[in-house]
Amino acid sequence: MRNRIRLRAAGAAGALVAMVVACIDASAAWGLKFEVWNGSAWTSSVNVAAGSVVKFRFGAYFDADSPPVITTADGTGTAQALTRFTGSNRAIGFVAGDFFQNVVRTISSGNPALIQIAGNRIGGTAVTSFGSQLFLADVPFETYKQIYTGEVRLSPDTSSRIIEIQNNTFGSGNTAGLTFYSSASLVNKQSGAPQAGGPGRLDITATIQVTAPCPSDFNHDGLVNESDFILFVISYQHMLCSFPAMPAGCPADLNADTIVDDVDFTIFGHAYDELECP
Ligand SMILES: [Ca+2]
Ligand SMILES: [Ca+2]
Repeated sequence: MRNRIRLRAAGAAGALVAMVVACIDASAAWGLKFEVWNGSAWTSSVNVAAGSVVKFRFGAYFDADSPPVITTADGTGTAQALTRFTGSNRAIGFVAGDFFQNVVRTISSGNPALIQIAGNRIGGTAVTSFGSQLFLADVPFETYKQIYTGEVRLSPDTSSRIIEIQNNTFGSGNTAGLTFYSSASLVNKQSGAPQAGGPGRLDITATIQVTAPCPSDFNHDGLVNESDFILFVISYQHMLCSFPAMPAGCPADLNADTIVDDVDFTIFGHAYDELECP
């Protein structure tokens, strides 16, 4: 059974890698990038249980192989690094009780409006909603710049749903949504907006898949596999939910009788055979 599970897990991982590669291939040539933390890496989507807190980050990128073309007073060149983002972002798919929290600017300067939270939105629509990085000397080549980080706190609502974090407003009035330092500037200090005739903007959004309850998925990765089995065994050895070293909430007590015993193992075993959460 273990080998079968390993093969199935490897197949799922292979499909995921192919999907991620396809997303990266489609990311030419510049734009905004939203990512979520899956516990070990930044990625474009996560699968979590209701009530979870999901970390996310927001930044801007350009493809070094086809960077945006920019004209400044020094001439026409290509992007070297992000100068400034102006605009706001949002989440689509929030239900009552879902909200943003702990949004922190990580780029070197900006206006407080950039990280103001209002319902499902972050940032304002005026030109004051911006984040910048300032250089006083030569600009290092930097194809990605993180602008802020934050968290989505999910309501306990257990209905399956998808939340997408994406851009809301890009630029304000005559102010461009993104500007970059240009390679045409003698001291690499001038910046400009990408030209319309150059490579196009393509934002990369992030999705949070909220799944139906799956009590045996102790590490909330959408699968019931050996990782969960290891967590179950630890709780099984402790046995009593009141034992000080028992994980908070005693999640391995699947029939809620305050001990982790063979009855719970039988329940876990059925979920383990199914591998995937419903
Ligand atoms: Ca799991
Ligand atoms: Ca039990």
